[in-house]
Amino acid sequence: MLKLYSFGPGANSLKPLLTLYEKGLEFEGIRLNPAKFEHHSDWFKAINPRGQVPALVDGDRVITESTVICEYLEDKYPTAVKLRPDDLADRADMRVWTKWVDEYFCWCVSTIGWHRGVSHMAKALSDEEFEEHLKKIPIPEQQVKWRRAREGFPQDLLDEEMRKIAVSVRRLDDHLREHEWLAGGMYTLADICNFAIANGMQHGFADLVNKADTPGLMRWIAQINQRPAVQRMFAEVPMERLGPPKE
Ligand SMILES: N[C@@H](CCC(=O)N[C@@H](CS)C(=O)NCC(=O)O)C(=O)O
Repeated sequence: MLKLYSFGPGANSLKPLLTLYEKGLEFEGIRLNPAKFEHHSDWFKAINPRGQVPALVDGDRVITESTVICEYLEDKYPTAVKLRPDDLADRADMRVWTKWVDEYFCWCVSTIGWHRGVSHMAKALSDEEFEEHLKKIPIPEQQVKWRRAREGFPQDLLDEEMRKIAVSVRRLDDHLREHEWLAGGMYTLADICNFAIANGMQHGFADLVNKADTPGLMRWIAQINQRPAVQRMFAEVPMERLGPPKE
């Protein structure tokens, strides 16, 4: 059986979860606890040496990179539900959107998410614990991100990431005011991968994502949340709560 290692239904982990549910594929979900740094443990780095989720195990193969996992599922397990257009130009459009989310949209939202949430985890550690922990993080850029989460992200970086978030939201809304879906006139991996990052922004970034400023984006977020497979997934897969401790 397929095994999916994830943090639960949020961000990059949400992409394969939505794909698996939409396609109705059986899988075993293994949820790692980021608060316990399980993704940096030796046992998990034996599965994904980059120490990041999601990771899909299919027999003796490990597939990483969230969007690649979704494409792999679509290739390896064709189902009646198709999440890619047949028309090759439409499929190219779909990949422009998935490439964009992976290279641009995801990163600006992620930095602000780390600033708001992960920094509380990083600051909760003693200096010794933190330095010890840093050694277990395999990706140099992630080490920098953890250090910044602890010491504070430079304000000019936060400002720039917020600017990029505003650009991202505008780009999505401009398209979604005119089109029901992002590519090919159907629900595709482009929608799944962008929704994985955009869903929740109507709460966390309400000054940017709201009915008055981004009606197209709001309609699309609501429409995806209403899909039976999406509702089933959120009901069945518990959410890992990140961020500051509740008062
Ligand atoms: N490009 C990778 C990024 C994966 C990624 O950033 N995963 C995050 C969770 S959304 C993670 O594992 N973060 C923990 C860390 O890097 O310490 C993908 O799309 O799968």
